[in-house]
Parts: sequence; C-alpha cells; structure tokens
Amino acid sequence: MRRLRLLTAGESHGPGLIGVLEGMPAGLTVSTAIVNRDLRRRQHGYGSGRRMQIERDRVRWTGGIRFGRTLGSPIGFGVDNLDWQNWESRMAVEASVEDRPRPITLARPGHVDLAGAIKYDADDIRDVLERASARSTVVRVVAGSLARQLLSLARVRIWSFVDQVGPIRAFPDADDVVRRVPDGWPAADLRRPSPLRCPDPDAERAMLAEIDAVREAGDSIGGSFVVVAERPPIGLGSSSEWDTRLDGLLAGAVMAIPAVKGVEVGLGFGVVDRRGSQVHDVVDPSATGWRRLTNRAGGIEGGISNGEPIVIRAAVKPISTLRKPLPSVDLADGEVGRAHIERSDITILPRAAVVGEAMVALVLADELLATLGGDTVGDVRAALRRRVRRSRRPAAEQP
Ligand code: EPS
Repeated sequence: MRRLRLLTAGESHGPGLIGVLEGMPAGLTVSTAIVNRDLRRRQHGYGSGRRMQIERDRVRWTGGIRFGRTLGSPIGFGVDNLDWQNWESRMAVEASVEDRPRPITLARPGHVDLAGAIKYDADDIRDVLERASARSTVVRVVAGSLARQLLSLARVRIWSFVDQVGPIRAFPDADDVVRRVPDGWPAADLRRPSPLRCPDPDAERAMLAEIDAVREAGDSIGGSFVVVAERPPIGLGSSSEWDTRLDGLLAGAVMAIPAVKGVEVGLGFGVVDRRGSQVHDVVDPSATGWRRLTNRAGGIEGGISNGEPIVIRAAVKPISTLRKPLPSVDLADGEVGRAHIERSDITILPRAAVVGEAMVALVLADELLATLGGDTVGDVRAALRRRVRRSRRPAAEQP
C-alpha cells in the first residue's frame, strides 16, 4: 500500500490478535459500533466450525483515536481470543512448560503444514499452522472497517455476497452479476444476513444442502464470493506503472486472503471467448454523467477506476482439514500415514466474503489517499470536491 501501512500479529489460539494501521488522516469520526458490526459479520455463516460459538470478536483500541476521532497517529488495536483459556498450556509463551503436547507431524495436503515446517525448521507443525490460520483475518477486518469509514466520505459503499458453493452458482452466465442482485439486498444483509449470504434464495437452499452432504461425507467444499464497491471516484489507481494499477492491487490483496486461489475483475476469464464488441462498455448516451450501459470491465479500465461499481470475484478452495483425511508422510520418521485432523470449518465462504470487503476497502482507501492526498479529513473532502467537478460530463448542444 502507498499511503497506509498495516502490521498484524497473533496466533489463532494465542492470547489475541493485534494490528497497527498507520497513515489514516486526522479528524475521521470512528464508529466502534461499525467495526464491531463488521467483526460480527465475519463470524456469521453456515458451514463454520464450533470455534465461532466460542469467540465474540470485539475491538479494543490502544492508540490513535481520541474523543471518537482519529489523531493522524498510528491506530493501534487488539481483539482477544476467548478460546485462549483452553489453550494456555498448549500455546504457552514460556519455555518452562512440562507437559508439552505431542507435536503434529502429519501435514495436511493443501495447508501450509509441509512447506511451512520446512521453511521455519519446525518439528511441530503447530508452530506454523497457528499463524497461517484464517483467524488472522480478524485484524484485516478491523483495519478494513476503518478504511470503509474513510471511504464513506466519498460515498463509496462496499458489500459482498456468496455466489457459488461447489457446483451451485447463483447467477450463471450473468454479464454483470451486480445488476442481478435485488436492490435492497445489501442493506438487508447488514440487518439480518441469511445463512450463506447469497442473494438468490433458491440457489442458497441448494447450497445449504450441498454443505450438509459434504459434512456428512467428512469432506470440505469451496466456491466463490463477489465484492462490490459502488460509487468509487473516477481516477483511483494509475495506468503509468505496473505496481499502481488498481486491478493489480485489488487482485493481489484479495488473493492474499487464506484459501483464495483465483481473482476476477468484472468478466474476468469471461473475456476469453468473446469479441471486443461483447466486452467493452459504452457510455450511456442518455445519462447525465459518465455512466456505462454495461459494466463488464468491473469498474476498472487501464488500471484506473471509471466510476462504475468495482466488481471482484474470488475463487475459494475447500478447507484443507478433512474429517476423512488424505494420505500424508510423517515429518519425523517418514512413515506413511493419514493427515492430521483438527477442529475446522466445512466452508468459510460467507466469512471470507466479509474479509474480501475489508481487503477491497483497504486498497481503495489507500488509493483514495494516494490520489487525493491530505493529512486531514478536510483535505480529503476538498480534493474530492475538485475531483467530482472534473468528472462532470459536458452537456451536448441540442440540435
Ligand atoms: C482455522 C480453523 C478454525 C477456524 C479458524 C481458522 O479454528 P479452530 O482450529 O480454532 O477450530 O474457525 O478461523 C477462526 C478462528 C476465525 O476466527 O476465523 C484454520 O485452520 O485456519
């Protein structure tokens, strides 16, 4: 990121997770309720394991905010792991623990286990799996929620939904999935999310049945989610260097969510078999602004936001902990065995989608600051007004 920096630390079953977000302008009104709402949304969803019944994620601020407003200094925060009390001896910080648990030595295919153990020379896979756990995404959601609150200065609204679980897809063959989502759905999802956060109730019912069947089979399942950022200012990102292109930045950030294996912008791989006339989005002649008749580009052209909703789709692999485990080879003695089993989720899709919102918010907030600058919220607002003026479309002369 160019203007913001986020550092995070913490293990899944350690005392808690912490983060420091640096680079937020001074004077932003922070709603802790919105941050806790986003944390709650990250915990919601069918297919989660029992861990989510233990945790009640809530943010604890440790710096950078006074009287409800950012100071411009680094924002420090933490979220406690309530499960820590069940893990204190297994995850003890001190070296003096007598009854150390048996080390985990049978790596799960698909997980960090094998490559991580070799990289860090760990004889207990727990040393690497704890940090690789998706629990770390708690911190990203807190930072993303702050980024979302900055973006609301520009009226940007970010939401997400699950559009596929295994073979069941909510909007197959849709050119622009956002137009298929009922108007009031994002607001309803905030008030009362459905079990899988899928906007198509028929597809959702089939998805729930699929997850039940997968659970029954001792297996896991993936799918995809979509993140939408509505009303971005025109001109975030840049076409001038590879590492400032908005699509590249968003793809990298969303790809960095645990279990994500692919990212599409707009049509994504759908551009492969179409001709240009079926891919590019022409300006709507009857609109007053620079709106397009279609949004197959997913709101980004030439690495720059074009004002249309930014639409990102992510492919999520099935969780690598299987109740009927795959074969593995023991790290300690080379014996053939079965992969380690730990308490786990069946699917993380509805929750990963909320993490996707956070990653998209962080990248867009960073680009907003890089593009418009400003030490204070007042600076950002003034620059936004200039950008809005520049984005007006001239009225054609009437014949
Ligand atoms: C995870 C395994 C599960 C998930 C965890 C990620 O945790 P546990 O091993 O404690 O049952 O619930 O995700 C979270 C705790 C979370 O907050 O998202 C893993 O192996 O990555």
